[in-house]
Amino acid sequence: MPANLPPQYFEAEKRYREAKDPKDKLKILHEMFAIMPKHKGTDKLQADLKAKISKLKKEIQQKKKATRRGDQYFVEKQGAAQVVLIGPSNAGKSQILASLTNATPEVAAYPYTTSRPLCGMMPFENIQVQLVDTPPIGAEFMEPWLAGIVRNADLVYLVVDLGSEAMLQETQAVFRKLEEYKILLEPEEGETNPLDGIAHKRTIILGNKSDLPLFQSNLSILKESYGQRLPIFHLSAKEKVNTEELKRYIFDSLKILRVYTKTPGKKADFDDPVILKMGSTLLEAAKEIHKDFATADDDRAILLPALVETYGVKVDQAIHEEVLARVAPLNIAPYKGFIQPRVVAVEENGEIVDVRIEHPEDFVAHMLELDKRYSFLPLNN
Ligand SMILES: Nc1nc2c(ncn2[C@@H]2O[C@H](COP(=O)(O)OP(=O)(O)OP(=O)(O)O)[C@@H](O)[C@H]2O)c(=O)[nH]1
Ligand SMILES: [Mg+2]
Repeated sequence: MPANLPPQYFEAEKRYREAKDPKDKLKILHEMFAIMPKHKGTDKLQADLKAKISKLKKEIQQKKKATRRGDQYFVEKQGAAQVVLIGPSNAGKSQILASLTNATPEVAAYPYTTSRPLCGMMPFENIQVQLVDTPPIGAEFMEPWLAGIVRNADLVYLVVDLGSEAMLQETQAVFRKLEEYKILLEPEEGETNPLDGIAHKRTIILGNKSDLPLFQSNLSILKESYGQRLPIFHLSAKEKVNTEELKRYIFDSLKILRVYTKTPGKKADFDDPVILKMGSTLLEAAKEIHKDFATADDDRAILLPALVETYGVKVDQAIHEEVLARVAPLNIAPYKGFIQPRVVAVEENGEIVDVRIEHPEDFVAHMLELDKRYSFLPLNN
């Protein structure tokens, strides 16, 4: 079915493309949505517009999120995790934010372009990761409030300029400067020591500008100097080399789990996963999903996750061995224990002469069969 859009729609669309201010853009998108005839032929377009509207709304909120308190900046966390981009001036931090998100930071060849934090949301599959672009860190200067932002982030990406002749010195300066602020860039996150206040931030080095001539030699130097301590990933944010790979790399580096929830009787929700740290327990997942679990004074609220956690997730090795030993003579996979053997009568001339034990192969078909045959049984006997 054709969309049959009226001319006012195209006129609004043109204004949308030309608008610079996100708030103006949002207003025009609402206008376009109102103008658009609502029928099957515009279903997809309507969905696209809605997606654009919600994305823009988020972005506008995002901008508000980097708030100033006195001479401090603080970036409220959003999305699955917050990743902070730090590094020397001109390394391409802002360019990386621009390449990976919809944010529009100022990118320029002169140093000290960025003077306040700016964030953008990087979509990856069904989640959003918040990236925070920050002002430069140099041997002579670092904004003092940047230390707070680095401490608060979930993960640090240190961006270095692989095209720069001073790459190594610039990189060393960042480590040193942060040390002055009691922040150590390390392969693993550690607790901040309450006695000395030293923070251990998990860090990955991003070698940018892989399109420039010094790339290979600088990358070797970088690997030699830091490769033993920290992971190194390289890209050209400007030429978009390795940028898609970087998105997956960032996702993997976050070490998060996506948990999909399912309401009884409905399909699982694959659009909006609950995000947990790798290694989280089922009870933690339950707490994330429902506040009742977090404030459970009722035993039932924690009973179910605790049960699954104990019996469904952790495997008792001795019992496991026994199960394997018991099913071995049957010559079937152990999980088929969930399948009830089927007792089938063998008849001869209308008489039962034997019984045969079958192990149905198809788990789903078997469950449906049980449901059909036994669902009349009462829930409580
Ligand atoms: N050749 C090349 N140039 C790049 C690349 N990424 C960024 N640049 C250029 O490097 C310069 C600095 O980029 P920015 O993103 O502004 O650098 P920054 O790290 O944010 O700098 P500050 O805001 O001063 O800290 C700009 O001229 C960019 O166009 C790249 O991958 N390759
Ligand atoms: Mg910048």
